Amino acid sequence: MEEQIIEGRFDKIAEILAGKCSGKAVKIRGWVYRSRTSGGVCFLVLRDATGIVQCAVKKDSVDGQSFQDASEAYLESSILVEGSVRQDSRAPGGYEIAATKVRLIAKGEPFPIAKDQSTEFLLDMRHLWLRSQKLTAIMKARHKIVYYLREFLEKEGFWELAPPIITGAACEGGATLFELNYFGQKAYLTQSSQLYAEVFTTALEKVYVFAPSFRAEPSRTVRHLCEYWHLEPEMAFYNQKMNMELQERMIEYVAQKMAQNHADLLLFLGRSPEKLKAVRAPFRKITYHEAVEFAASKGANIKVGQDLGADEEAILTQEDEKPIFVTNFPSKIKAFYMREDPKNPGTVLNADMLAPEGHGEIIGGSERIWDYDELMRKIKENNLNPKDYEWYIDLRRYGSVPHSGFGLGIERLVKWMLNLDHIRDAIPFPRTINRGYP
Ligand code: NSS
Repeated sequence: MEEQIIEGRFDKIAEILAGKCSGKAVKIRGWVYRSRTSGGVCFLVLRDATGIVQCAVKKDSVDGQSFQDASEAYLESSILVEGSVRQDSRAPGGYEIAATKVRLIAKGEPFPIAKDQSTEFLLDMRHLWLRSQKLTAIMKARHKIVYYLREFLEKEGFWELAPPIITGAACEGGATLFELNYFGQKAYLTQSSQLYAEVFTTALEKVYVFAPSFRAEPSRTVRHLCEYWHLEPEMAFYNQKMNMELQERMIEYVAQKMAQNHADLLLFLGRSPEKLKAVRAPFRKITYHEAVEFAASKGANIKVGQDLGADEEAILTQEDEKPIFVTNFPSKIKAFYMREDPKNPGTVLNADMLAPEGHGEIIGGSERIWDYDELMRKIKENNLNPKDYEWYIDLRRYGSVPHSGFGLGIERLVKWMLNLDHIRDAIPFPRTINRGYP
């Protein structure tokens, strides 16, 4: 059996659905997606990585073993089917395979997931639920989104580099650090690879890191994970204006590629490609002060000096069909490494990019402090221990240059681009305050 299912030529369901196999003999390996038997015919709907197709297994057209295997198969049993393809408007996708041979690869046990199951149950069964058509489509779209991000950065001359995941100090404040015991010393799972990305700018100038970031987020929201994938470009000789222009072009690039090349995936997920076609640079820019004033005028409960929350972000983008930037946050509520805006003291040269349709922040970025004295001052003001940042401070001692960068949360981007209700569906195995299994 093993040889039969590994060696030789096999067909992919997508090719059948594309009409490339009409009238021909095919050989498919896959899993049972649906099945029903009536009047000596067993109808199997088969699934592989590329799609689903119906097979009709007629008792009198196949050997005894074939009909038995077809009728005994469970949902999700793995199976080999040979047959000939014919057009049939009643079959899903418009084609049907008239089976000539069927062999169970592994019958297994009855599949535990049936219709109408609770969200919690499906999360417990995530390792099996990831086979569902919806999650398969999301994971394909996620792959493409990441692919186009990398493609964009490649064309722009960026180098991808590998940061450490185990680190000695906070990047984004102590509150959300996961601590671990590193041979008797305190260490942390990285909250952001930015500080290491800054190191690489002094060698390769335009770099990015694509790695998981960890946040011990106590909040249960539709947009927070404890482990998420973080794309962090960092550029030498870039100011904040150039930084924002790069972000706009990058998001536009991915949105256009998805709309042009993957309308099928988008439509399957109920997302109109037109929404992504509308994403063209430049994006609207407002300052933090304007944003707070506007949100308050619309009834949001926010005052200057507080960070924007999901409600405010939704209000700010309610008239927009593409993302916007909110710039110049008060330096007091932002991270220690952000450079103060010489033209607007008390605020920093930063921007959050907010996605429309209530999805909210997808990017946080800024120009970095490159002056030694300014950095030391900010480290002290933030009550951080300079010893923990010795190597980072060194970058300002030896050949420092102006530089900027940003961090994009991949699952936040996927959630917006596919218009998902919850961030957990944008990642295969979501890690949240109440879930670390499976
Ligand atoms: O905290 S950030 O706003 N900024 C940083 O970590 C910078 N050090 C990035 C940089 O400049 N290199 O996070 C950046 C993005 C944010 O806009 C979200 O899209 C995402 O990271 N993010 C998250 N996604 C999912 N879950 C959680 N908890 C989360 N926190 C941030």
